[in-house]
Amino acid sequence: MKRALITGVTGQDGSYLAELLLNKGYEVHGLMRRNSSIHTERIDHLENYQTDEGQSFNLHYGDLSDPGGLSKLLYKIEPDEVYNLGAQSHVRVSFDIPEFTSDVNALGALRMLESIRDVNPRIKFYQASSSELYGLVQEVPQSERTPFYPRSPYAAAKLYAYWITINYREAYDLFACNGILFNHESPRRGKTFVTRKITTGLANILQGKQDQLVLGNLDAKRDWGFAGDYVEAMWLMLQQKEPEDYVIATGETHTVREFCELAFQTAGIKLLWRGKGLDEQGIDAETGRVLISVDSKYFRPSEVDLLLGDPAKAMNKLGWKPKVSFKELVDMMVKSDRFA
Ligand code: NDP
Ligand code: GDR
Repeated sequence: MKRALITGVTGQDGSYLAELLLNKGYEVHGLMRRNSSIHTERIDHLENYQTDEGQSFNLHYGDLSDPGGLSKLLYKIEPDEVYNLGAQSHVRVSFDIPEFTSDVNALGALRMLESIRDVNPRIKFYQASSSELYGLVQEVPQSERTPFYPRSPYAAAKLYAYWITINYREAYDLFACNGILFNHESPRRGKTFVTRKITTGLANILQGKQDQLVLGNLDAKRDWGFAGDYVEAMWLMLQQKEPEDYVIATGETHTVREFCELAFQTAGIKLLWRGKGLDEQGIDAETGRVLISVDSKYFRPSEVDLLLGDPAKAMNKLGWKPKVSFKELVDMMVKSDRFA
């Protein structure tokens, strides 16, 4: 039986990956930060996971800022694979807490790699790299060969983690891979990321709990996929003969405005737009009611305007492809929030 350690197990991807690995017969261990309130809702359903073969789901307290703790965990668990998903993952917030973001997102990866080198260099390592690395558009679509130009403390920290992963692969022969994942969403997406903010906001508006949705840059374009599809690619990368880096994306891009239109349409509301920039509003075509407005506080000091990934390498080498379409994703998230 294989054993895996997942950092960031309480997050969106951690919860889907834990499920996937348990279904594949792994013994799964998750690293969880201590928190003053309970934040395990995404993995509570796995708590009592236990099979006759002794397979189980186990949680351990730890933090990517605590190197001693990481080494101790590796000694104790003896994992075959480590998936490093833990991060301060909010791009906008990284401008407010750049040093903390860098410590966790950049040095956290280094600490885990050093622990692997010390404890057992045969442990395979997955690093959650991001399409945010591309930042200021250099080329479209973006592939493994596209130059990086990070546009936030989050992305700059992830750039370090990307390169230190490659360096440990080359210097110490570790089986270490970067998954350069484009945005992926789900009903388990954090509520402050734009897709989930839209689908929870819509549900609240329909239930009379919120007047309108206040957003930032409606023109930003993202290549949005389904998180459940993307964790499969993480696993596939660690099952290959050679460690390599892969772009995981759908190959389609949409504006935030389009996401809003489709989400509201799913609930039977046709949106019309009026005004421009900070004065733009999304209006209910039937009633004239203002449902969406714009506030500068949700803009970033420097924005990533356009992300569109080319997943050809992952398709050819891993045999991976996205199963959930953009429309199905929006549908899934709207339904989940409306009927929660
Ligand atoms: P989430 O924000 O949902 O989850 C982040 C996880 O990291 C949480 O479990 C969080 O714990 C944990 N974490 C934060 N700080 C620390 C720390 N100091 N030590 C240990 N764990 C910590 O993110 P996602 O699941 O969406 O993303 C997973 C990873 O993939 C992240 O690294 C993200 O940057 C990256 N990524 C995500 C993409 C996406 O579109 N979702 C695309 C590309 C990359 P807690 O619950 O305590 O906050
Ligand atoms: P992103 O995701 O920054 O791409 O990072 P997010 O959903 O936060 O923003 C996407 C785009 O929407 C615009 N936007 C808003 N964003 C938020 N959060 N809130 C708003 O009100 C709003 N209005 C417009 C943003 O400006 C942006 O252009 C996500 C994270 O999961 C990262 O960890 C990951 O690395 C990347 O995706 C790939």
